[in-house]
Amino acid sequence: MTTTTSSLFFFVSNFVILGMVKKMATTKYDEKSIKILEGLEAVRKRPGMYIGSTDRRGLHHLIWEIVDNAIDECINGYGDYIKISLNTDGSVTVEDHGRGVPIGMHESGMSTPEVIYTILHAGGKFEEGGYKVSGGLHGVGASVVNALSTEMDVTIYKEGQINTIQFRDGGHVFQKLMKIGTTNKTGTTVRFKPDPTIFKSTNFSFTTVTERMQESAFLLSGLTIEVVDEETKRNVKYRYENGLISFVEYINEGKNVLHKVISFDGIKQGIEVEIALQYQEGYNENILSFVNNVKTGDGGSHETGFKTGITKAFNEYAKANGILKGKDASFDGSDVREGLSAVINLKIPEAQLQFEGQTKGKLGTPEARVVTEQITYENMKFFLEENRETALMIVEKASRSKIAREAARKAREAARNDKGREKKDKILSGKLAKATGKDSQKNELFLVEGDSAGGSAKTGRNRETQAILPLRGKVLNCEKASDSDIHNNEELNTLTYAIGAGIGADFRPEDSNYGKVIIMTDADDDGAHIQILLLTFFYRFMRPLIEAGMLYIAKPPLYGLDFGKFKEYVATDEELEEKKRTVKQAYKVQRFKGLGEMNADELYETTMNPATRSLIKVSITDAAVAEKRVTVLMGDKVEPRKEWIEENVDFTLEDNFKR
Ligand code: 28F
Repeated sequence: MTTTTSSLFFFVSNFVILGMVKKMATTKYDEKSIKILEGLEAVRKRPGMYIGSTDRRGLHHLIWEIVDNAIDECINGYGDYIKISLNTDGSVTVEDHGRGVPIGMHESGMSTPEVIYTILHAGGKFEEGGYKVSGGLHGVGASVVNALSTEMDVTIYKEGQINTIQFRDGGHVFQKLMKIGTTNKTGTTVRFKPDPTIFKSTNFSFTTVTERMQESAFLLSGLTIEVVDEETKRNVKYRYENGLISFVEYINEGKNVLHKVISFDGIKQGIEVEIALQYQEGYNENILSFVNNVKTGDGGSHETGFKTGITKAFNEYAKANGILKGKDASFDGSDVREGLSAVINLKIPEAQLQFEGQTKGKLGTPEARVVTEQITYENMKFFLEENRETALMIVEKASRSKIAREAARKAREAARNDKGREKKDKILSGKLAKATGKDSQKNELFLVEGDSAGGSAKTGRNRETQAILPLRGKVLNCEKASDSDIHNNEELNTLTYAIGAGIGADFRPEDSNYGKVIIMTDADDDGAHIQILLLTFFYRFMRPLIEAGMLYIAKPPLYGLDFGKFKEYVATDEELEEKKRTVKQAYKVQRFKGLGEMNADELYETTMNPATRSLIKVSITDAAVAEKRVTVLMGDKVEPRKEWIEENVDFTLEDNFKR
């Protein structure tokens, strides 16, 4: 099931195809299969219409599509185990222990599996009505995966038999449904290999798969999901008995929490609401929401309702208990969300589902706001009344936030006509090499590790659009820092002032003096550490800068190849190996240990010149994942940090593009 008009059209047209097949009983199989292949060909011509894109995201969408079918079978009460294997040949195997796809003949004359895996939209979607259905781009069907794969094998364990059907080259039947053995098990196994002519890359990410599967395991208590990477032999198994409570405990792992996880649920107007939440000592707000087990990454009406409900409950409680005095005194929503981690899951009947936004990641359904607000308000009111100690602790925290917020506002107002500004300007002028151009959109701020590289960057840069701010030594670890710690830190203070768009809740990306902020460090461990410290700062205190796509990481080359008459640069060890294999001319290899080893021109040409450089755009693909990563990386525990850096030094860095 999908909400896009285009897919609806295909549903209708394929329905017509099937109807036609039935009427024209004498139609040759060939003609029928031509129609089907035309349908699959349409998917191959415009894959984006079915799976959103053909980048990493679209590639992984293939797995979600197949896994969703397996999950549906489990939700229906058949099987409690799903296994996903990333195979060494680039294919993926998904296995469930459900009833097995029906193996009888379909009225069209084809076997049911052939129908499900070759006809758009015929597959996987079970009983009518109910809560089945997912948001956004989900549920386009297994046939779409088949259309975009060079190989797809389906093995069905059912009725004592093992049957298999195989497809090649975008859904052409290679082996019709055939019995290959006997069994006493039931279930479905699908193996598919994405077509490299369609996808930009066909490398699956173990981390991407495990992160999403862990989320599914949290939402579906009792379901076991195993993920195996056959190449590296990594293997994880997720199973949670306590659903959202386990989820919140996981989010707050390693943090100092104020109380046990609070959880409640309710049903109104046919909408089921389930919520778990917990406050921790820190300042961050962390709300995750789902609808029918699919993440609503951009929130929507249910999140709005939750926020309103919680604000109302705390304001009433604080007033009734004399903590907030006076008619006008009340908490802002942001006060009662400081340090709050929450997971919201709604079950909404298909007919009421509405999604918004480009990626359909935002819930629109208006009833969801009202229902979630009421259920949240009623349950939180009850909880606060029954748990005085915890209630007072949270209210006290909200009060501190309110005081700090009001103080910050006064400080900001004072700063507008402040003499301290001259002092800051003076500090800044000694460090920052400003750009001469006045178009802030076009201007770029390079944050450079060390004074010597800073010097080269200042000499080599394009003065009109590029500003340089050298950073000395290690940046403050912001994971544990408060606003005032940041304000007292000279390095970050200077950085904040240079960007000129405020900090924390007051940060406004549109006020930034620069369209791009670019972190430029050495390509070594120290450089990686500085990157992470800076990313933590930006994540915690200037998150909208990241969300606006304005934060980048420069990619200095690792090697220079000196051919005598000219030089070439390579970014990775793999690329160097490739050069060694293919280049016949003689050259000298120079390894750059740091930015400082390049002269100013070299640094500009390789790393700063928009025409030739590579930049990595920093993105937060997933708030929960980013939050977890930042906590793991920057928190007190050393082991997970070490492991994580080894696995993903790239934060959530995605696109690697030239510009
Ligand atoms: C690895 C991916 O796709 N699992 C699936 C089933 C079970 C049934 C089913 C699927 C029937 C009429 C469509 C079995 N017995 N895992 C999966 N398990 N599809 S997909 O039925 C498909 C529908 O048209 C199933 C009785 N009813 C349903």
